Amino acid sequence: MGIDTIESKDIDAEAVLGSAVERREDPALITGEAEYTDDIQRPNMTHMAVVRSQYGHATIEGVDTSAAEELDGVLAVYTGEDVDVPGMIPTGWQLPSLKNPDRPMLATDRVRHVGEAVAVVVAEDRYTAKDGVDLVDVDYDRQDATVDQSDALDDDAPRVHEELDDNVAFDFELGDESATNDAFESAAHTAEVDLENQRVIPNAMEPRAALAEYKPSSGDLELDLTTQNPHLHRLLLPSVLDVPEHKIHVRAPEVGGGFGSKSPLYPDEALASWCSMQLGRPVKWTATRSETYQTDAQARAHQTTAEIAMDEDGTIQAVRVNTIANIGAYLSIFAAAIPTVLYAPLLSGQYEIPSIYCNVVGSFTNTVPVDLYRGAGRPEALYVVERLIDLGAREVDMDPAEFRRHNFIGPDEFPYETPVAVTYDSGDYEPALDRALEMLDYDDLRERQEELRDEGRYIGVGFSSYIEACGLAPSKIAGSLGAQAGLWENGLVRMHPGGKVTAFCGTSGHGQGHKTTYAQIVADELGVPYDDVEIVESDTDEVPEGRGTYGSRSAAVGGSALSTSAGKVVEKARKIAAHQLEADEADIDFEGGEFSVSGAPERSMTIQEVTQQAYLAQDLPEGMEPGLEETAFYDPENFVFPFGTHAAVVEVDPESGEIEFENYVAVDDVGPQINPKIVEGQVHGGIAQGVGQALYEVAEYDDNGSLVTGSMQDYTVPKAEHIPHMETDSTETPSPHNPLGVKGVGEAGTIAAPQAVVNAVVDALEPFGVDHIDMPLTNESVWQAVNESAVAD
Ligand code: MCN
Repeated sequence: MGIDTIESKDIDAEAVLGSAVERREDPALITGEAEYTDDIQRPNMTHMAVVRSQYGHATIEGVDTSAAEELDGVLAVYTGEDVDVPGMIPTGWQLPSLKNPDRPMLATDRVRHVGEAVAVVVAEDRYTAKDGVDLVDVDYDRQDATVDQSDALDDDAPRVHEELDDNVAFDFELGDESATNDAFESAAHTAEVDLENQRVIPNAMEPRAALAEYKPSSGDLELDLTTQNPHLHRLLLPSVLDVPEHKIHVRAPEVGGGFGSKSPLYPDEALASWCSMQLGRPVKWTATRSETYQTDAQARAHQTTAEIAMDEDGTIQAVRVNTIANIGAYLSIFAAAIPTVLYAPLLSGQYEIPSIYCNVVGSFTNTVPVDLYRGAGRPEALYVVERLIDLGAREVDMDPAEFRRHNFIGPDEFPYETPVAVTYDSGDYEPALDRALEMLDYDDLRERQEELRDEGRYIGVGFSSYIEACGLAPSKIAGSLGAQAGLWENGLVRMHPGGKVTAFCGTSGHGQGHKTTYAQIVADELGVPYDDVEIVESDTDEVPEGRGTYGSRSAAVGGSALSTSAGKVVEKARKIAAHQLEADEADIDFEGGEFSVSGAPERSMTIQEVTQQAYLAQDLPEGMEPGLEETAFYDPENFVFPFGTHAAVVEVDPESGEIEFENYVAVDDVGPQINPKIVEGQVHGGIAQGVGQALYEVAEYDDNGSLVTGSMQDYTVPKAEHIPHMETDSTETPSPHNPLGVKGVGEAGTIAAPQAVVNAVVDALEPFGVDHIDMPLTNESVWQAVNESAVAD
């Protein structure tokens, strides 16, 4: 389904919400006017480069900085010994069994992953800083490393943190183990799979960068950052740097993509800030692409045994999941949440499953720390669920689409409480499946599959009926699950005396089109022209508070904060209008930006006229303050649970293992769409990343903890030609608990796509008895699966 974009001047004011208005962000991005962190110059600016470990595990016997210090243009070289502030990068999540070893911003006695910072060089220009790095001589004593998440749990595995008894970061469980075991005992059918959700590396276009300026006279620290959440940085940095929160000013200029990996606070940003505090001069750091590979948080890295139990007629009775999750060398900020509370609660998928049990052990390894990457925990869960569903269907000899339908949670069962601690807000799963089947021409497709098999050609169709939990997060629930900060969102709507509007939100868009969609929300609520609304984000000085952008939270939580603030503006304006029109407040109607007296529409004032009066302040209701601006801290009642059905159609050549896409259909339900074009773009981008994981991407380490896929030459980021043609459509099931009814879309495609692709390939190879292949499905792994399978013909 193609959606035509409309120019803002053509928007019907009544239909601003839900219009495919063109993104107002794009002209600056396309013309090069947009300013990124690395574009910013400050007078007297210096440059920082980082000495990083080339070893996965080593003790540091000494660091000789003398040659670097002598280099012309080098201003300072610092090692961990010089750090005079706490300097420990915090984690943001607690779990009952969690071990949280210190993560220094500069290593002192030991490095635990390749790329870990050991020293920094600050110089007058970036080339000298890099030359200085080459002159720093670190005397390492190489240690045995542990890399694989399961091997790390062996008693004799090299210890990542010598002060801990083992490499277990946490041991988490959810669900009813004994009821689940009982269900398996009595099940008519069971199926099991061992699968790996491989480690991947986010690849934002813009590498991370920081420009820090500490002003010794005032004690202010100004920080331009490639971040998804400036306020979270302001919240965390005081404990690292010993600078009070109100003296930290964080701004995210244009950010060239993040995909979750620009959420954490990393050592590098803290280091640039600390160096500026030492030198009293601005310090800029911009990662090279190799540094992003070695330092940006990596993701997934799960090893799982999953089982499904069914009764005689194919009704699911239970699911049992045991996962080992690789955490990397340290606990990055969301690391403890991702494989636990963002993973296990999604294991019910779209299905009514009486019993579920899940155990997750997190293991420390000598690898780059793991954190958010598009979907974070939910792609891993849905991969497990949807692979199990296909295996279950095969086991009971049912068509996979019908097996799904047979086990769906019914539309009347919402809100639906799962056995894994979440309550789905709303859902209606069959229409999305039906629409996908229609788009596929499913019956014909199956017939064609049979015919082609007779000709020695193998096409397959793979479904993914996914669920997603986003809109992070209700603070109470998140807190009970371990969050160390409230996850509400802040919105402020200011009517200016001239009738224009500036709205501020604590989220921080970095490609999602917030300035467009938020303006649509505010214009709709206030009844003002869309072009009269300006949106401000990503600046802790301008936006009082905020929690940033990740977990597809901005529409549901940020949008709701803005909608609530705008609603408060209307309520104050209504009081003023009532006063001025000499009518009772209850008799004032508001529509299309106009207040009028019920039954006497000629007695009316526009919201702009009311605003003028609010600032003129000569005739306001008794006791009312002048001005017209309102703020809201919106804390959602629950997560939102978007869903949909995606399906991939592929042809597989069993002789070569090559996979070719024939089709990809996606039917998503994200509630009402604020801007269908932006929603479509988000779905497309998400699917591209999901396909990337299914077919191409994998981060490989050798046994010493060296990152083998440390550059784009070795790590396959899919190109446009690798991405299938996509047909998208949607159904609309509003969330009952936010004012807009919206659910998030930013991660949906990435959560849905991998298993649609894997299920399609496995379906194509059914005649060969192939029932599972681990991602990425390379030509070689597909060819091997065909050749190793027992029933190869
Ligand atoms: N939207 C809408 N109608 C809805 C839901 C959303 O029009 N029913 C719009 C929103 O208003 C917003 C966009 O769609 O403009 C995405 O909204 P949402 O789902 O709330 O997600 P966030 O804005 O919070 O973005 C975060 C999400 C995540 S978690 C990752 S990862 C991701 C993603 O967004 N990273 C991205 N999309 C990305 N897109 C780009 N270009 N770059 C990234 O780094």
